[in-house]
Amino acid sequence: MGRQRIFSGVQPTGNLHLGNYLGAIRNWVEIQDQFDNYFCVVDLHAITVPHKSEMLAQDTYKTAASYLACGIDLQYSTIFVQSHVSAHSELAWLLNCITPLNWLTDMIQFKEKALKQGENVGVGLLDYPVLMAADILLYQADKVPVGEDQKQHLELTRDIVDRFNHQFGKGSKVLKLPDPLIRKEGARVMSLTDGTKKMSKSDPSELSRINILDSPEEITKKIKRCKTDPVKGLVFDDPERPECNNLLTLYMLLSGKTKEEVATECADMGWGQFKPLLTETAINALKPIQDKYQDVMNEKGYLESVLREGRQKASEIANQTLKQVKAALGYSMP
Ligand code: AQP
Repeated sequence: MGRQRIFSGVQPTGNLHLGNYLGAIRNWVEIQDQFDNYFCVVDLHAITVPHKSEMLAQDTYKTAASYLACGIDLQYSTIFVQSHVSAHSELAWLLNCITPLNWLTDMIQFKEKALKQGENVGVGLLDYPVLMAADILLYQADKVPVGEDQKQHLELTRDIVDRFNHQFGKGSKVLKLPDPLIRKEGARVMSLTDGTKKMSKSDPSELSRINILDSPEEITKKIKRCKTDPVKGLVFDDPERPECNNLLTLYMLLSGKTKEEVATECADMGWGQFKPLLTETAINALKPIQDKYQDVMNEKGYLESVLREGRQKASEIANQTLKQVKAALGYSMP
């Protein structure tokens, strides 16, 4: 039996932050040698919120370069761009037609983002989870490593699979049921300015997030200004101290220490001692990623060849699934 397949992606909607890295990409890197992996830059998702057309191509390249910089290895993994494989849009349309509207209006991410956009909210934002289902299902993925915020979308994907197979499978499973892969630690990295809100690219405050390409000066400034509390002694898992839990978790994940080690080390610390420690740890953890990123970006021809090859490999699998779905729906093909 071959290896199980993994699919996941990140939107090229700005700078990748520690939430994207610790919640998703780092986990891809850690398990990639056990799976057949497809990592996509999901640029069709990026236009579901207002976007700058002059930035889209550049942000797409930067995101792909970040995958390589974070340690995605082409020996195990394929990197490609969603809009380069037209089967994503086509399957999304076909799945739209079997997805009940109220499944989509119930999605938390839609409700939250729609609220921010008011009357201008586009149909694309509502439809985002169907496109995400198409992304995953085209590759017949077994596992989808994501952060906690994507759990509901994964459940919807599974509901779509059940509905499609039941209505059109004639006893066979045309689409594979994927499992989410959500790690406990880092699954929900919180904002530096509010420990009850997730760290997010769309937060208007740059101080709310550490981007993986931030300079040492920027990291120092953000940690110096981040929200803390007046309590002495730092502990995990105190619901009254969300910022404390978040910052300790960041330290744990970036230092590679265990939860017990960090709990013991920081039990008697005050913020004045902890903040410089976290700063130094974050700078050191991100340095090799930033160096590799520069190397990749300096060699544009290389990145283009990676994405061309990725498109070819991804298209082969995606087109095969699309063909099976269309046949199940009753389309004929000469
Ligand atoms: N704060 C987070 N903690 C853990 N994981 C996170 N992810 C995002 N934020 C966190 C995970 O990163 C992957 C890619 O995310 P994305 O860029 O496709 O989507 P996103 O959720 O829109 O990212 P943002 O930064 O949160 O953007 P906005 O501001 O638009 O909402 C996913 O696996 C996601 O779970």
